[in-house]
Amino acid sequence: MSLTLWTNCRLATMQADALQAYGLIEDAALVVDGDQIQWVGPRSALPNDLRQRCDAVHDAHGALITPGLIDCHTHLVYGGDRALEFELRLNGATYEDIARRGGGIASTVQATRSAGPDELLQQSQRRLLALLAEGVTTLEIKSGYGLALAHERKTLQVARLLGQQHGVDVRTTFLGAHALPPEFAGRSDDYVDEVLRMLALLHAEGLVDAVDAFCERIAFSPAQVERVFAAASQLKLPVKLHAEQLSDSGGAQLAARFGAISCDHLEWLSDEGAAAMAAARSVAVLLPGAFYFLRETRIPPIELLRRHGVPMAVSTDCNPGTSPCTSLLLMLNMACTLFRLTPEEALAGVTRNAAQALGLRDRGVLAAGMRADFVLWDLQHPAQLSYALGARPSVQTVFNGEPR
Ligand code: DI6
Ligand code: FE
Repeated sequence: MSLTLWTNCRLATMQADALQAYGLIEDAALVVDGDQIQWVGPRSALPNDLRQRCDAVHDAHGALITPGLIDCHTHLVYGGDRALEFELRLNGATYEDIARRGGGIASTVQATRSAGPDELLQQSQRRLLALLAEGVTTLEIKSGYGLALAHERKTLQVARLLGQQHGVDVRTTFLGAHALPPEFAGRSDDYVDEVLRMLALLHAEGLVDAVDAFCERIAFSPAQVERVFAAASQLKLPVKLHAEQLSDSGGAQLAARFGAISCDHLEWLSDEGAAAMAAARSVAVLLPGAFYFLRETRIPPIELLRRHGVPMAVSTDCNPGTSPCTSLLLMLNMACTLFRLTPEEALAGVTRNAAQALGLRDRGVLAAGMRADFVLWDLQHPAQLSYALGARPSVQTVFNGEPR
């Protein structure tokens, strides 16, 4: 393996136990061995023999280097959009009016089902490229707009293909229990049976890294979610949950009982829910884009999460209905302005804690032994990542040890 030295840079290592904020190291060096980080530290501490074994040296020209960004909650693969619905609502139509006319989530299911794999790939790729332009190197993509075997399979295959084609690590999540498809109207328990059947088949095809569900009055009940989680646990798949987004249904406690890697949204999270998450070591995934787009007024209980020591991640929730967002940096800003996270917490939320939310231990911080996924920014200080809106800082992304 060849060793590559990156020098003349400032590192935000994001190591949890660092003494400096952001794990900041001034005038730093970083050595990459193939696809792994071999060494990080102040340039003055770089061992001479290691320096001499480096056969490539990159001058970073004073760049700030962070871990590659991780968007740990997206529904990026879907057909069509909901711009007309957005317009109708601003002209006074209610969500129910639109749903009765076949709009809302049902319209995305219809558009996703009628798109062929190539078309779905094209449409989704545009969103992916926007995320990659901001230094995303790992991305979770959920199914959940197919809601039938062939279409859930198509969604997950497109997600995997996007990862193979674009130098980004895509983790797929099966979200069959996202909404009730029209053909199962009035028969939600029968649909849960179908979700279990789809899960077993898609898992056997190697298309599923984790299992998610939407636990809400308008979606699936705790008892139904429990059936999905029991099946996932049988298959030894990690679970996560859309929990307490619109009401408190005790989803966090339920998810914690199954050792969920994350609970997501959490605007209505209770004290008991937070305690259960802390005990289960579940990550709280905060989604300020959905909060903003739905014009919600109740923010997730950040102070409670801090008090219980629950790690917080931040993500786009990229989806056509509640967060048509393809900027993770904008979410950093909104996590600070809307939810009052500090810029350091926000950055940890798209690096170290986002990795944990995906059950990944080999990324999210700059440290020896980690994957060589990192981003060079033309910025002075990591707080600038949360501070600016639409700044589009120039980035160079290194993915798996290679400039992308
Ligand atoms: N929560 C949400 O906010 C989205 N999905 C979910 O589980 C809504 C998706 C949509 O409206 O298309
Ligand atoms: Fe979501």
